[in-house]
Amino acid sequence: MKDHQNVPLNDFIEYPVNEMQTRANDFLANSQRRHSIRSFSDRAVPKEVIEACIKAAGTAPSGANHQPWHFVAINSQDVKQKIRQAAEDLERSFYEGRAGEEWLDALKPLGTDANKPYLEHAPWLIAIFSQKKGGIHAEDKNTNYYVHESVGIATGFLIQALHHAGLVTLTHTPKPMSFLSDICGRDRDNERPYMLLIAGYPTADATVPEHALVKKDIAEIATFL
Ligand code: IYR
Repeated sequence: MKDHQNVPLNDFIEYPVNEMQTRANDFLANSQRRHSIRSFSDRAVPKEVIEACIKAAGTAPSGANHQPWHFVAINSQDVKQKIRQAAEDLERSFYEGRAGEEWLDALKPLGTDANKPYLEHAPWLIAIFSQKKGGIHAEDKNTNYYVHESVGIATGFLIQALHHAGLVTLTHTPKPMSFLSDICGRDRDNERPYMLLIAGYPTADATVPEHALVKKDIAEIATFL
């Protein structure tokens, strides 16, 4: 018996080339409206929306299809407050010098600081964990491959899914992030916090740093041979 079996690809959709171009352009225009936002409204977002976006993230390609990720979606005020407290404590020492001069200079045009009120006010925080061991079944304990790449792709899918749904996000990486394992009750041996995503509605007066709107030209980011 073969150790692999395939099924026909029956959900591929072919578009005429002109429609393909329109779709690519539309996707670009929609992507250009995605911004990292730092002022979140406390307006509620249904759990089912977050669930659908996490399911979309779960369709990402991964090494040997082991899906080496776990998403902890946090709506609990108590848990959000604990995360804010721990993150702000770390960020204070970061901004007070731990980051080093070069890093702090690079952040100046973004205007960030140690205050992270959105960690408490946004309706959803999504803590993303990567898994060293796993497999196609959640209970497997095999080696995972290309873990960073896989979780990075899934996180990208999640950001796009939330944007597509009509929400704004912020990627947040307090350093070190190990406090997230304890607060979220995750296994420290096998799982590593990868990123914290904040998701919700922007406040009416939300702004975007000009610095963040500067995107490299196609000639700078791509080479066609
Ligand atoms: N984690 C800190 C610092 C920070 C680091 C980078 I690199 C950014 O692009 C933005 C912020 C903070 O969230 O303030």
